[in-house]
Amino acid sequence: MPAKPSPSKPSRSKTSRSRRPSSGHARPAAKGADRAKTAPVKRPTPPADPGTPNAGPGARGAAKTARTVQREAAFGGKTKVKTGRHPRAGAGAAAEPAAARVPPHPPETPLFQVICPDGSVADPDALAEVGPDLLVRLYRAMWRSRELDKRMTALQRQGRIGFYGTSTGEEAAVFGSAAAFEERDWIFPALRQGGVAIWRGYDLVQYVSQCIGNDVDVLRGRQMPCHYAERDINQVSWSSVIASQLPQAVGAAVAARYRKDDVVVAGYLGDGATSEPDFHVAVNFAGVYRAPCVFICHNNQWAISVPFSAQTASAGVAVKAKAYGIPGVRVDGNDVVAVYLACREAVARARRGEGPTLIEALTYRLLGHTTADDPDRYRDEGEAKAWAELEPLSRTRALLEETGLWDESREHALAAVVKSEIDRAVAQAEGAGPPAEDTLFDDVYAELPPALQEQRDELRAERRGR
Ligand SMILES: Cc1ncc(C[n+]2csc(CCOP(=O)(O)OP(=O)(O)O)c2C)c(N)n1
Ligand SMILES: [Mg+2]
Repeated sequence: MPAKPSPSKPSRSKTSRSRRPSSGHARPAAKGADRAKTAPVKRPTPPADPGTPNAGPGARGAAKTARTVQREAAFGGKTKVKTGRHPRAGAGAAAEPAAARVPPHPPETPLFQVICPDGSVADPDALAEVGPDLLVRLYRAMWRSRELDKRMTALQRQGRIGFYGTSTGEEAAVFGSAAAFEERDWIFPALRQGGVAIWRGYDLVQYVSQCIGNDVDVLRGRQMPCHYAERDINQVSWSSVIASQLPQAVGAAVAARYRKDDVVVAGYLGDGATSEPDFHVAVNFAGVYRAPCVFICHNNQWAISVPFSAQTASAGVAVKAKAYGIPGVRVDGNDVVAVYLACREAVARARRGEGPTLIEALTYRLLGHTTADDPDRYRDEGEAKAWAELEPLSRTRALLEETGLWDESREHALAAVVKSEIDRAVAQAEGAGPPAEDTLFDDVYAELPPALQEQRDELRAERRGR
């Protein structure tokens, strides 16, 4: 049974301060110096007492003003937002959910965190860097993604799509990272980054069509579901072969640098991918060639039925960066602000020509690996319940409500909009026919080789004869 998180009782351990990821991002002191060697940037310690941020009881009339003041303060640097600390931060294995499986945060890669699971703020200065508009946008995007997961899962259960892999519980890692990249950057995703495509402007009709594999799908049904790709948004298709996207991402990053293109490349991976040779090849190569690349690992604790503890003897993923001479950052992957800031800094660093960063977003896969999986067969129910208390949407909503940026009526309005968007996307995608047979021969060769021309002609003749 995992240790139960206790959001209401933050630990006061000295090591429990969240630290900005910049601690791993110092410029190299001299050519050839150990690039991972850094001078940690200390953040101010939050008040020990979480305090009461709002106007007190009975101050109803003044509440709006108080909230407005508080919001301005929260996003303007001088926060009055309730501050607290993550129950896991620095308290070591004992305070960690799924403590039996997740090792404590290693001293080289302390957990960076801004929003605690109860919505209180661990790092007010960091929060001030984000601003209310982006935070609301991120919340809306995460909320929509959660709904989309529910609908796509239902479609699979009804036999309308073949399979689906959710990002439920991992939305902060998806959208926090997505928001850190520019339009001109390139994304090499893994299984759970469909939301990154959506953030970059991928249409929901495309999203559903890709899972169906219809004529509207730009990939024309040649990929498994959840392998979203779109040229217009610079997102490349995953290939299903775990970690194979990482050397590709590094190659694209190095190529961009040769071409003097000012782009940064995202290479996403799961914790399971860290056991693949391709991961080590990619990170090593990126380190040596200072590729403008950011590796973002969703450490969701499981690779199908293999727990993280069986994946590696390292205390986490971020610490592995040290072996490759690049910064490694361990971030609360259920904290959308922390993920965003860590990624933003890594992106800026890569764009300045200072090389790659490995970011470990500590999160949890709340549902099965895909719709073809039943996690109850191999994992403890209590573990999932403990992690569910740390999931990203409720803490973001709590913070937004606390600062007057969100309420029940906004949530209802969002629910209505999202429902109609998804209804429309499903209807349009299901209204499209299958891809034309001829498209089987498209998109691989600029000029079709003779053997394939022959096969295509045979198919056409057969079709004429039907
Ligand atoms: C090279 C390779 N080995 C095994 C598989 C089968 N497989 C598909 S997903 C997966 C687990 C991936 O786990 P992780 O990297 O943690 O990503 P997550 O699904 O948790 O997001 C495995 C082993 C594969 N697709 N490719
Ligand atoms: Mg995993």
